[in-house]
Amino acid sequence: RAVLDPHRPRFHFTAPGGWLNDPNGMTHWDGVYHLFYQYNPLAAAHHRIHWGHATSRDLVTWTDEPVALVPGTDGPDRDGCWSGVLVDDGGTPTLVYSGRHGDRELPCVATGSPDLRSWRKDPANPVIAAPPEGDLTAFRDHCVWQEDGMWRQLIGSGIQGVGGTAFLYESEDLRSWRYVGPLLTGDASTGTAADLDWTGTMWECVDLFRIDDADILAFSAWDEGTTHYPLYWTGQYGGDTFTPRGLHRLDYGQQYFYAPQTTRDALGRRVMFGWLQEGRDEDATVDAGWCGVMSLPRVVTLGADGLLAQAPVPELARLRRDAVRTGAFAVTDGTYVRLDDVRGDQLDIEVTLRLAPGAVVRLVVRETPDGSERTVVEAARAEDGTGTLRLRREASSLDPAVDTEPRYGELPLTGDGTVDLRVVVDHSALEIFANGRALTARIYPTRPDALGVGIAAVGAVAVERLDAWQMAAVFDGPRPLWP
Ligand code: DQQ
Repeated sequence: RAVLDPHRPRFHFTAPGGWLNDPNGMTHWDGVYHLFYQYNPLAAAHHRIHWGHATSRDLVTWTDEPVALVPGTDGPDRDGCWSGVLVDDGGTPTLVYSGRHGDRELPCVATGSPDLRSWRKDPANPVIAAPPEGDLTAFRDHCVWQEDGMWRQLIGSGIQGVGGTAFLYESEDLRSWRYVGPLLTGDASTGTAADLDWTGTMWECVDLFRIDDADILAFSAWDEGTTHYPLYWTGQYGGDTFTPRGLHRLDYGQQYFYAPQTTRDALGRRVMFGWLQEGRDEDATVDAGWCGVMSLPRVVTLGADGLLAQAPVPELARLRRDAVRTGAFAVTDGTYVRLDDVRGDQLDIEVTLRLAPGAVVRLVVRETPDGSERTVVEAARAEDGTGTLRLRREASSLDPAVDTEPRYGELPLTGDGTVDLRVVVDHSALEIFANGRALTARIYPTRPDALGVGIAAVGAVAVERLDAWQMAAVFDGPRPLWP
């Protein structure tokens, strides 16, 4: 049933069935990429979370591996094995995760066999008996690294009445931890969820990493009922503190690219995955029998503006089939050009555009012949030179129950108004990259003929080149829930 669901992506990773959320323990180990993930194999609902596991040699095709962590029948993780990481402890693969019991989450450790297929929980779990003193909103998710012969760890939290925070700990053996203090604390008193860069009352899935000479502290801003979006600070990590320079949105799709985690692979790249939540209601999700999509793996680099630039890993090009290439052409002001050679629900489209001041370009995907369903990716250049990337989903589905709210964010533009736009369509999963910025979302067209692609222009828009491909399916058969 789950395989026949027309909304199920075919080249994005999804769980064999049931529920998937955060990427966990992403590692490149002995030449193999390991992706673990928050998993409920029993139902498409967030309940008693396990760690699912899949491996890949190329970041494109994936093999399901045995479930890595199952909640205990008793002990500190009896209500779920929540998010965490994998570290190399002198050759021993070691997971650090949040064990959940009731509404309490505490750090736990498990060690793995050399092939990372079987895991043994440490009898001493939890390895930290209680959160630091204070009135905290939560205490979970882990970022662990080695520094000067010591292990360091960040745990996400929030201080009531103050804001989200990341607590810093130190250890010699990953088992006994000394509390150092908060690495950084946000200020929840300034701003609201509507600002889209409000840092929330809790920081989920903190991730500290360095690219070139910039330290990045990424986190998922959370607030009960209102806020779920990924942000990052640029700044300087040193000693026991992080000195922030700027705060930025990591993906304009908000909850559709949540709880991202990064790793450095053997090629020295910073590779990131995030979780694409569902935009349909709970009944439809439970009915479908599967939910949650892992983003395509992305390479994260530092752009010339000092901010993160994102793009799918180049390996993905292996799935490209049936190339369509157009030469340069201009789209006349006020017209719409249907690209008849490019149609489908598994597409990779790259287009280089040039926008005059005041111009707007709309790339339409998943359009029915009568236009009753259509999803619009829009790049706009204002007269003052500022750019906006926008996703319009109001006509993306005739199903009134799915989320069709727009998404938007700043599009950096140089003086000539060039926009390098890439749109990857995989059934309900949509990943958009424009001049390094990312916007991820879900769409649920109801009609099987919602396959059309076209370009519309307002003002002077030149297409310098357009390349499009059909994308081959990676997942197209039934998979066992418990491999
Ligand atoms: N998901 C996990 C938590 C994390 C949240 C639970 C983020 O560990 O804080 O499945 O989506």
